[in-house]
Order: sequence, then C-alpha cells, then structure tokens
Amino acid sequence: MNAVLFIAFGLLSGALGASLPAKQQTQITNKKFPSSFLWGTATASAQIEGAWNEDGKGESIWDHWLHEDPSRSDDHKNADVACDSYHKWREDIQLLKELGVKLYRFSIAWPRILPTGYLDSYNQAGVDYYVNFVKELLANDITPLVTLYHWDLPQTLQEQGGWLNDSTADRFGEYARIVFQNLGPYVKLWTTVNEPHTTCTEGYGNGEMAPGIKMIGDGIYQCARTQILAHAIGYHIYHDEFAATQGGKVSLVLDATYNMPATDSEDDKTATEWEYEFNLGWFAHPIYIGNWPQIMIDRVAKRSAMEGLSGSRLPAWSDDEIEFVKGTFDFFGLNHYTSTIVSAIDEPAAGEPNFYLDTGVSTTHGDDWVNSTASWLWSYPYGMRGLLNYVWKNYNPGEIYVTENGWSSDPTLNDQTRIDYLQGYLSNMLDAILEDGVNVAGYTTWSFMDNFEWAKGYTQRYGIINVDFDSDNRTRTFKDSAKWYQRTVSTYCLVEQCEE
Ligand code: GBH
Repeated sequence: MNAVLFIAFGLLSGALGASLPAKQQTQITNKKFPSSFLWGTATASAQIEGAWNEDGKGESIWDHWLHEDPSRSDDHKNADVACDSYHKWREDIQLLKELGVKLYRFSIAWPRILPTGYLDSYNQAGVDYYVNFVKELLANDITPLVTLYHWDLPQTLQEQGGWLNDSTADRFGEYARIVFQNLGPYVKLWTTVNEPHTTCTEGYGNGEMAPGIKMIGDGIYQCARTQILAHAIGYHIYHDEFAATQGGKVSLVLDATYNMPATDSEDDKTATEWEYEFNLGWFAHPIYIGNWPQIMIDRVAKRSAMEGLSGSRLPAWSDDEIEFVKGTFDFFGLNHYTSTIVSAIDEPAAGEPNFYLDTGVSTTHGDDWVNSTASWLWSYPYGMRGLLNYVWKNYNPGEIYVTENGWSSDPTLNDQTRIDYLQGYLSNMLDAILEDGVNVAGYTTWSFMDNFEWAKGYTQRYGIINVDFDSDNRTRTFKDSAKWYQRTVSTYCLVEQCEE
C-alpha cells in the first residue's frame, strides 16, 4: 500500500469509527532526485562551536543559563567546548567534502559579532572567523546557507528583556546589517531566525530552554511578535541595502509537524486546523499571508475574556506593521521531524492563561510509530509529503528548502534506525517533488555531527557523524548513516539502483 492509499484508508477507517491505523508502510521510491537538487547538512553555532569566551565572544543566554545552574541540562553539561568546531573548522569542511554535500547550513553566533548586542561592542575577530569560514566553503564547492539567529542571544540583551522587548528587533537589524555587509559577497542564502515557535514556547513559555522564562499565557506571544519583527527588519535591510548588489535570498526557518485528524469528524478536522494555525500559522501567516491567523485572534480573545481580562493576551498588529511583515520571504525554510494525530476537546475551563489551552486541542502519535531516543520524535515518513503539500498550498512560497530533518539515537555507529528514518522521509519528499509538483530546492539533514542538544545536553545524538565528547580531540567518525548519505548524495537515488 502506498502512502496516499494509506492515508485514504486512515480517513475511511475514521469514518467507520475506528481510530487512525498507526501501521504505515513506505515504499521507497526508485526514482532519481533532480540533478539540480542541493544535498546538505545542518548545524548551529551554539551547538557545535564551543570556544564560548574566545577571541572576544560575549556570553550568550545559553552560556549564562547553564553556567548559572548546570542542572538545567539533563547531563549537567554545557556548550563551553561542544564539538570544538571553532577550532576544528577546516577539518569539518573536509568532512563535508568527503560526504559530498553541496550545501551547508550553519549559524552565526551573534555574541561573536556584537558581544553585548550593541554596535559599540563590534568584534572584528568574530567577523573574520566567519568570512574565512565561508571562503573556505566556497573553495570546496559548498554553498553556505546561513542562519543569523539560532538561539544564542547576547546575554546583555536578555538583561533588557530579550525577546520580550521590541527593541531587540532593532538590535537584530543592526547585527544583520553587519553580517550582510561582510559576508554578503559570499553568502546568497540567508535565514533570519530559526524556529521562533520553539524559542517562544520553551524559552518564554514553559521555561525549559534559555532564558528559562515561564510566561506561557502572554510573554510567549510577545516573544513571537518581536521575533517576527526582527525577521521582517532583517529582510527589509537586505532588500533595501544589499539585494541589488549581492543578489541573495532571505527567509526564516519555521518548524512544523504534519497534523492529521483522529477521525473524519468535522470537530477533529477543525481541531487539526487549529493545531496548524497555533504552531505553524502563528509565524507563517503574518509573513506569507498577513496578520495572525484569524482563529488565533478569535480564540485568544475569547479565552482572555473568559479569564476576565480587559483585552486579548495576543498583541495586535497595527495596519502598518501588517504591511511591513507581509511578504518578507524569498523562499520557505522548513524544519520537519514528526507528526501528530489531533482530536477536538471540550473548551477547557478558564484558569491560568496558557497557550495550550488557547490552542484547545489534544494531540497524540500513532500506536506503532517508531520512537527515537527523543520522547517527542516519532517516525511518520508520509508526514514529509503531507506537510510539504500543506505548506505549498497554504503559503505559496515559490520555493522550499527543508532546513532540518533528522533522528535522535544513542551514540552507536550502527544507526540503522536513522537510515530507515531518512530513507522514508526522503522518499516522501521526492514524491512531493515529482508527483505533487512541490518545488523543494534543497535539504540539509540535522545533523552533520552529534552536538550539544540544548537542555538535553549530550544525551541525544542527531549526527550522521559521531563525535567522541570524551576525547580532547572531539574525534569525528562516520556512522553507517553518513556512509548511506554519502552514497545517496552522489547517486541522487535512495535505493541500490534507480530507474534511469
Ligand atoms: C530543532 O528543533 C532545532 O532547530 C535544533 O537546534 C535541534 O538540535 C533539533 O531540532 C533537534 O531537537 O522535549 O517534548 O518538550 C526541533 C523542534 C521543538 C523539537 C521543541 C523538540 C521539545 C519537545 N523542537 N521540542 S519536548
């Protein structure tokens, strides 16, 4: 049974009152990827670089948060050294070359460029580091895809409120301008912020990530507003000042699950839309369509009223702001890992303001989806095809880059579960490209190598390359998945032999 039939069967059995069949079989396609397809891998500065205070780098919110209380990460470890990529960058580029990838997504540490976040702290050594890095990538025929903000905010800006303060969006613009000026001659693919959904829910909502703020009813929405403004400011600076001479593209990176209704009841279908709008639409709607999703405006207003508040906890955009934000994209940067099955619930009683009560649905995973070593990450390969189609139809982005997709395992080199995951997801990506006409230009798997997994420390490994965190050398070794990926990116084919 192919994936489409499986989904059709799922909906049908829903109609019959059964829950969605969890069993999924993915027939791996033997078609070839288009020769223009850009294969790559992804990392982020705070997760690989280490050298947290070298050559003038300022403290980031992640440095600060874990130095203050090491028990905030599962293994009580921090990112002071991580993969030591700050020193081992030439070796890393040779590994990328050995893998055969044409695209490398990485991020710039804001506190290396502006250690305090303010212009007067400008650090030439930080700029030089990244200029040398991108030149070396180009010399090895690897295209850089650069993220400006992958969660390492200068701590000094946090002390002014961080993403709860509108002025952080202006500070981001000043930082972005410096990076465009210096790296723009070499970099043509930019993303501003990575997964604002995650940093707002976890950094400012449940407080499980730096800066550890628990404002799940209101700060969470202010964080989103500020990051969207920061993105839009960065986009406009690029297009007003640099695009004509540099000719690059700018977007942002949004993370999303593929969501499906538990049954084909109207209520579950509506709940599925709510789940999309409160997670992906929250950010994609203002940028790709304009304003918050209507259901978000309505539901947060309704629940705020139930709570006896005089106005909505969701900050309203002015008409000028809506216009300023709308259309600030040149492609869609999509991170996709897992899927959900969504059910409607009764309206929760008014209580403490809470984003999840605002969303007002219940989500779960299929009974026999395979779980990774991360509790949230379940394999559902069709989700890649389903989500790419959802994004393509709803946001009309013109072009999509899948900027992250990957699997958490133990450190083993024999990581067949990762190969299974990647093969299934990539097969569905190719179906979306060839069968459904979705324009996916490139793919950067998460991750190039094992690295610092935020509040999970080093307990979860996403790399296709193993890093020995017990050795001073941080020795890198190809896992089976890296060898599999190496073959795939050279043959453009997911199986032993593709049809010619
Ligand atoms: C990405 O987030 C990040 O961009 C990347 O830095 C990270 O290393 C990678 O994924 C792997 O995690 O533990 O139940 O509270 C992916 C989206 C959102 C997934 C937050 C984990 C925590 C769920 N992430 N989520 S839970």
